Amino acid sequence: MAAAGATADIVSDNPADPGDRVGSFRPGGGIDVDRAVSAARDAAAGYAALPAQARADSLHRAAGRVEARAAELAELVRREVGKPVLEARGEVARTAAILRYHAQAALDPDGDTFPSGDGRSLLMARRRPRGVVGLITPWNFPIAIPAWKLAPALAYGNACVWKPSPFSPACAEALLECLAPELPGPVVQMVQGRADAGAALVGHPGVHAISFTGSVATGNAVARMAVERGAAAQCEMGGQNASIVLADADLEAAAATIATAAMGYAGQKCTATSRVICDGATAAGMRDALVAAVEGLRVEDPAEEACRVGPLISAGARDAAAAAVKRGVEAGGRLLAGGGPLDAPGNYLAPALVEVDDPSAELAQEEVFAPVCALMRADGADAAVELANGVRHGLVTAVFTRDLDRVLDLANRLDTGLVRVNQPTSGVDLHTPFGGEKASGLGPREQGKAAREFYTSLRTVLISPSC
Ligand code: UN1
Repeated sequence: MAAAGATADIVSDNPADPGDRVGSFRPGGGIDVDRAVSAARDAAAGYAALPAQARADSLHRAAGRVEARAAELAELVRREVGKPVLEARGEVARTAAILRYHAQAALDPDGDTFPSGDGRSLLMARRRPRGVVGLITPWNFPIAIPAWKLAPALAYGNACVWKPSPFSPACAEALLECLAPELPGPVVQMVQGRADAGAALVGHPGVHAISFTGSVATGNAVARMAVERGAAAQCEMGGQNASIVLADADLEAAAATIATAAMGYAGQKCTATSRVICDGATAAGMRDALVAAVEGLRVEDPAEEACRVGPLISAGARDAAAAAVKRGVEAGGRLLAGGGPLDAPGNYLAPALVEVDDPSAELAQEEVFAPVCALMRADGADAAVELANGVRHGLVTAVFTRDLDRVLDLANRLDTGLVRVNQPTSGVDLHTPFGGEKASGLGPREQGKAAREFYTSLRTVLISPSC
């Protein structure tokens, strides 16, 4: 009954309180995607022809609406995806800042000029909008990730067709309510839907570029489909991120930072720490410090200010994570903390720390997307780098040390898109390039000035005198 599943209402329930229904939404299908692309296409040319300042003004005003509704939006993020309320507030503030950043970036230089062959002509390469871009966004940052795709897309003159995750439809509607009234026309079209709507969007000949954030398997399929029909693709996929703790690190401070990076928001970030790789000399001390830090994290209702962990997005996700921990232990891992469901309504899992010796073990290789983290041991920095790099993902690595010379060396040898020293793997500076190596990312980086690369294409123009 796949077809019936695809047309059943999208139902959004509070992951912390199964009795609290956030809303029901009609899912769109191929026909709705088709209509949305046509509407976006009709609006695209006029929008691209506007002065950049007008597009900048729209985004600034949309940021103002986000700020004016900040408390309500944070509550909605907390309620719909179970994000701890402190983080939810941070996400709303980040969303407004992203809109403002790209509003200003709309006014940056839009190309280069070059010396011409004859010395008289004007030779330039100018960035032009791609036209209609398709955006497929996940539920875990239900407004910030859409904002960091929509804002540059709009700043540089594109029309957008946006399919948000079926786990965060209400957040998507709320963000659209902030944007749409400030735009000069119907240049953002949203289609609520599931995988079938996403596939229709990626395959639509009227969509010139697709930006996707989600799993490796879906991202690879998106990229393949896009390449087949000559559309650009940017896929931000998973991580299996390591935090390396070298022998000279401050263990208490490192443990506190890593516990939050691994388990905060129930580990549901592609930037979460999934492996702690600790120098053999400090293994015992680090184990104790990390167990204490993990056990000290408050797992509770995300509405509580003290909450750091919160529930998983669904009962299925919680059960899958508990099963992964169980398999990890059966395969030889030693459970140091957590791993079981909490005796409370809501999809809670006690944060699980598992000591793993075998680098090829599932918990050392696969992304669980849950509060589950492997503790591993490496003798010396070189072995730690080898272990950290020995996965198919390549999003972010953290290094904890006071040794600057070592850091300068390691930063070049870690094959991840981000390297963060004495910092959590999670967290992103919105004005810097964001994206991963290897299976973690395909296509140009997102965010900051780098976003321009994907949301525009270059037109090389030679203008010569008529005689
Ligand atoms: C963060 O760590 O603050 O889906 C952002 C994700 C990433 C974004 C992480 N694309 O988790």
